[in-house]
Amino acid sequence: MSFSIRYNHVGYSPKASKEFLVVSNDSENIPSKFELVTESGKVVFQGPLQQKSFCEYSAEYVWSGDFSNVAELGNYKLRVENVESNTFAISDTWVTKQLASTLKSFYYQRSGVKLTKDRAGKWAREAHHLDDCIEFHPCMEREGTWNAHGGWYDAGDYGKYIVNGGISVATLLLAAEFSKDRPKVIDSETSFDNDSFHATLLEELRFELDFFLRMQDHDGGAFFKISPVRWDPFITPAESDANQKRRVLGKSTTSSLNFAGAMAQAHNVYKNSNPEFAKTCIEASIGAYNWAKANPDIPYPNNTEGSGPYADLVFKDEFFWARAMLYRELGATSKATSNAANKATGNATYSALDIAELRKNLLNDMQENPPKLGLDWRDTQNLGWIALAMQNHDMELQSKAREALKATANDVVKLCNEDPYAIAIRSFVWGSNGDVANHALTLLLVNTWFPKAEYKATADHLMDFIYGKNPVNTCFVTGAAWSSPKFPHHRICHTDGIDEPIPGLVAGGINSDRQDLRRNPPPHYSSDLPGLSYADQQSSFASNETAINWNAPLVAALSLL
Ligand code: 9MR
Repeated sequence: MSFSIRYNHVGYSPKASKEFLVVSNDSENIPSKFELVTESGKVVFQGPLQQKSFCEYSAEYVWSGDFSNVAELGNYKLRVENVESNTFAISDTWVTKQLASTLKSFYYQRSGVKLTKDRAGKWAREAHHLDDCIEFHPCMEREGTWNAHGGWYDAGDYGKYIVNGGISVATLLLAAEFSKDRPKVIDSETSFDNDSFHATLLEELRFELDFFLRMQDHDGGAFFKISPVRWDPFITPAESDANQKRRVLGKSTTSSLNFAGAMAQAHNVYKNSNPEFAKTCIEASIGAYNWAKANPDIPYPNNTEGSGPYADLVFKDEFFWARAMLYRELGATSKATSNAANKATGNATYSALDIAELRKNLLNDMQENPPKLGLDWRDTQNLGWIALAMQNHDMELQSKAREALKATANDVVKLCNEDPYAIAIRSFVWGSNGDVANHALTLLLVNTWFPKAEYKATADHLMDFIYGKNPVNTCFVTGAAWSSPKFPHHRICHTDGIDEPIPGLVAGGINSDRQDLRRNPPPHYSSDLPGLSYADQQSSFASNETAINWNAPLVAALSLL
């Protein structure tokens, strides 16, 4: 008989639902009991193991145990006969600490600016990729240069993208909306760079939003991306800068609508603390939306020699997102007021926004874009639903949107209950951890309108999956636990001369498509099973890269927890 224990390697909150699994290739002879012991081996709790279903994707028989009744803070191990887990904590600060770390990962993704020793510690670095005077890619047939300074690197590459930046900004803006009225999250061992989570988040968001504003063309459309012309090898930012030029690519309907949606939401978040900046954001949003209306089918720039394509040719969900966010911000004002807002831009191409028409279109958008289990860079409609659910001037649409999202949350719960690892995904794709975090975010958002213990407990279990309770027995966030990724597919981590990777980065995770097997040499996956398709190797871009759109829902979910 041989079996292993699967659990959250970092910890469980005192009030959380505390589950773990015992897995084996053998269906017989699994002990019927487990013990929770202190580090010194004292038994503090005993409970039964319940048989769950066979897990197809990892070819394991699965049992589960529950110690939710134990709430006393401390370090513990799980013991099943003579097999013990490593030490983990019951801790009322682990969520806050991971929140601080994951939010900080965005600071480490900043391009074009120096990262200072006091904030970045041993990961401090000089400013590279200034991008303040760069030419357009030849495919754009455009003379001149552009200032595209700032913004976050997307992932393990040095590209900066509006599609994907948009969903990441929108997700973090949600976290900002939900944290603004809450007491400061401060803990003596937790270091947010500013005096609270909310203030640190707003500062980080502002860094990307300023970059977004630079990415808007004079006609309102938003450029798609800034990227090198060829993929950078694994070199430092300085070497990349010296090696080749970076170029502006775009504009597309998706990039302009990502921009419009994100900027309208930024108006909401900044309107009280910084009305002037908020006004800039809403005007920029209207300009981009009008550009997309006039250019409703411009594809992504198909030049992927040096960057990812973010290939999406379905625009209706992005239209829904942008329209719903604009409706949320402007719907309460009369048409005359919004016309005045449009004129204030001083740009004749920013034609008026007709609120009645916006609402009419939204009714159609709602029909055509049912909610998905979570947010996604390709399918962005949930941001439309969330915007409608969060606005307060059109109660009919608010109620429809909240009900639709509630039905989606119920679907997430049902799928999680049916799965041995308590996750809602049914195939492991590129960035599966982003999906897991996004499903948790759906539950936690709906929980704010329709509080239900099951939403919170299921979200706890989804976090457990990311932090270690998964078929590959890995805590997927760098620096968080003994099993965290050591070799993420991340150019800076690989070349900065520091052994530990930058902390707080979530790996894409299990991906049964294994697109990186085409590489030479390919990464080594330990098994052919779909649920074991993860390799902690620098070469595994399909399973071990990190990206801002996976980190953002982790920040948002942790902040709501
Ligand atoms: O997250 C993206 C995934 O959904 C796509 O299947 C994949 C291939 O197009 O690209 C992923 O995004 C990558 C982007 O193209 C470039 N920067 C790194 C991103 C994460 O791997």
